[in-house]
Amino acid sequence: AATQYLADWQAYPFQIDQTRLTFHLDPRATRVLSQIEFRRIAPGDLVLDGVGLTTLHLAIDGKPVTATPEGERLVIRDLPDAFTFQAEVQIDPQANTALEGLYLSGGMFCTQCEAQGFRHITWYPDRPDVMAPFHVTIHSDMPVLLSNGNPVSQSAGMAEWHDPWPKPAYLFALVAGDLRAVSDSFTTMSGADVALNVWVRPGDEPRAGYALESLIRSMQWDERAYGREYDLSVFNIVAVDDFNMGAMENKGLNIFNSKLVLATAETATDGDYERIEGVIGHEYFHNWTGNRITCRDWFQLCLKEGLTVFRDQQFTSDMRSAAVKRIADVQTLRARQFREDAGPLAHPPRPDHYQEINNFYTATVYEKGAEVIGMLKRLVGDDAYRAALDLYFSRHDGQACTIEDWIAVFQDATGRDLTQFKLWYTDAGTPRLTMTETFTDGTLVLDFAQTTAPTPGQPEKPARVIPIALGLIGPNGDQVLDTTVLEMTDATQSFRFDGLGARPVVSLLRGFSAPVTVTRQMSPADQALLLAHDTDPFARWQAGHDLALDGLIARATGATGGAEFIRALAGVLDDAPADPAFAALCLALPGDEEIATTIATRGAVPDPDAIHAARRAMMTEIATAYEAQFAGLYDAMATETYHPDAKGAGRRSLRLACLAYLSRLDGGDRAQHLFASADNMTERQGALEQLIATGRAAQPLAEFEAQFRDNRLVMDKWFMVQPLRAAPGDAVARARELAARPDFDWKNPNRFRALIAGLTANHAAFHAADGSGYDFVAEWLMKLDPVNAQTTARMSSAFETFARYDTARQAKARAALQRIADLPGLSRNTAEMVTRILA
Ligand code: BAL
Ligand code: ZN
Repeated sequence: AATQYLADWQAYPFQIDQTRLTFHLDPRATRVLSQIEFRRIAPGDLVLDGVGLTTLHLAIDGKPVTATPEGERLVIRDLPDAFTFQAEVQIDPQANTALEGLYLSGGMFCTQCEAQGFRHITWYPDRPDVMAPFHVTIHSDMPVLLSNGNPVSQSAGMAEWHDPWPKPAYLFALVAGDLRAVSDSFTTMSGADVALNVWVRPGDEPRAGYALESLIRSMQWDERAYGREYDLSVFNIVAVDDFNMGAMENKGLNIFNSKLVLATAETATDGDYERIEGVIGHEYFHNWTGNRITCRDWFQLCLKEGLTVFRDQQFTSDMRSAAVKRIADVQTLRARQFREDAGPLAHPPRPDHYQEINNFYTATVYEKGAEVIGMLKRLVGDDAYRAALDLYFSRHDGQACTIEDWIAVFQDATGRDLTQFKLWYTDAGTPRLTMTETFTDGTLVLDFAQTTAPTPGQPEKPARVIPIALGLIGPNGDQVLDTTVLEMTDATQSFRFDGLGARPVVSLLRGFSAPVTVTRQMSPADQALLLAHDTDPFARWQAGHDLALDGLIARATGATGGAEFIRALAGVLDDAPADPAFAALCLALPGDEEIATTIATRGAVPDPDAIHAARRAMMTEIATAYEAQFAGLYDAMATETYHPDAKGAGRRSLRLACLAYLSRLDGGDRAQHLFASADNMTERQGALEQLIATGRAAQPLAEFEAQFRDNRLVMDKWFMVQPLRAAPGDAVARARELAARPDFDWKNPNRFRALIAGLTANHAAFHAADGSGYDFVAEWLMKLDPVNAQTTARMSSAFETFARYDTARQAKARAALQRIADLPGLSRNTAEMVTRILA
């Protein structure tokens, strides 16, 4: 397949003054009429994109034209400087299982156009730098007909919408279905009234309230934190069951995967509620960072995604606990992005080439993109950050921009030269920061070195700017130096601190001030001191986490370890009632995958079975050492009435952390009782997971199924927890049984992901020595590829770490990948991924 290069980008020679679309909806034969007013701004032909269209008619200024599509492009030459292009095409939404363009989900019409879905709807310059106001007319007998912008007119069988804000085609949306709205209104800071609707299927109304409340909180927050106001008279959100992503920020008409809208205490977990709030915020914040200011081309995807993730992280921190949010975000970053950066799929936040853009909606573009903005903010300070954002909004409103534009705004607002900083956008790989310390006569010298391993296509890695936030803790636990940010710019650099009484312990990389890995020699006693006394909650958690990780790695590689961590937990348990959510994070041992990653990073070959056994043995030891404390906390953390707020969620997370330990000793008795008595899904699912792990789940699983058989989202959980929590030796067989069930509706991305990603997240099962995990997953990816290439390709990244395991496992994974690669008619999406993974 042809590779696209950033260096080849060329401006489009036409501007669009108005795009008019008329839809005659029909499940098998939808007709789309378009009238696009083009105006020339540079020499060149008219190039339009289209895929899978039956073209019925084409005209320029009313005169029919005959133009033959060249593959997925239509080129029309010898045009005047201003003209109207007209097309009539026919499409088949019911046959659209790829869920890209216009498709049917549970009988309703809906769209997904990012990144290149609009070309499946009609001929158009389907590129983000071509922006236009849209006027849309929908003819259909569906009761609710929605598109972007403001409503113009509604009558039986017809609706007209007008979006005055110029937008690229990827932000277009249309929905038609039998829907009900849960509604409210919002008055913006300048006094404009906005109607708010969350549209769901009849009967789902009682489950949409939290999404609506989250939307209002998001609108208030963006006014307060960024001075950003909403700009249409209506904001619509629609929940759909079949969706490749989480949600989509179409202008004025956000479309959401229903799992990120629908929630009640009985059906959604605390984690689901937090995600709903975060993603509602994320899509809403895109209205300014993505829609009003969009991307010039898809290489710049992190311009909108990194910034919008950063903004949704700030929002959640403000709504909940900033410390807990930071730790959770770093855990996600390490689990997904560091893993990506260390393997064959590594790419910079701003890639400079791709074959299939849908393969670049990655942790690197999103989460590392957000980290880079966090570093910028830390380097320039909060006030300068706000000034730079104000400048960004005023300078670039209505434009399609690049990372260069973004950097220029910060340079102009602060006077800083950010040339070196820009490497964070253009270079792949996670820098390794090594620190060595010497203490003599009251002076501490810290020597830092940074190195970044080569990544595909990037052998050389110049030094980057690394903001290193640190503090110093004295031997008695007092802080002797408050948080200071060192700016490292060279490959090696030293910093000194004078006038110290005794050798302090360095609290390094506070708040995770840069997305790097750290190497330093540290005694378990110093780690325990930080865990007990650090004033920075992230560094405090990190100290305990490192202590646990070192112990687990020692055990998984045939040595002894972990005693210091187990001793240090006494303090964590004493402090737990004061901040239950934080304590729950400190009590959670690093997962099998993280242990494997760390072993590989240290140059050894991880053994999935030994890791799994070591982790379980350490949990039993910890449970035995603190049984009374866990039992006391488990009882104390019971919540009376369920509220999905941070406080209640924190108590439940600590309760479930205690349950995980106690279940190692009581054989699942408490879990069984909790499963039977809990009034909320958080505790019921938590209990069920423990019961699966202890082998006592047959009856509870049957009860759960009987209760929720008709609730797709809850049944997704049922499909997910079984392969995830089953003993590694049983998980693949269990997954096979589940996959054979008639309700394994595998064409639904949520259901497919529940089962397949449930298994790939069970580290020792997916990496089973006999290759059965690899075979099962490859089999299903091959089955899904012809139906939904986007989801197949994204999920193939489960294999990205295969080269770090032993040669026998590598051979089995390679064979499974090769079978995928050899599949006749394999999609461009999956072919690109598998080729990169095998390279
Ligand atoms: N733009 C794709 C979905 C999201 O990131 O919001
Ligand atoms: Zn986004």
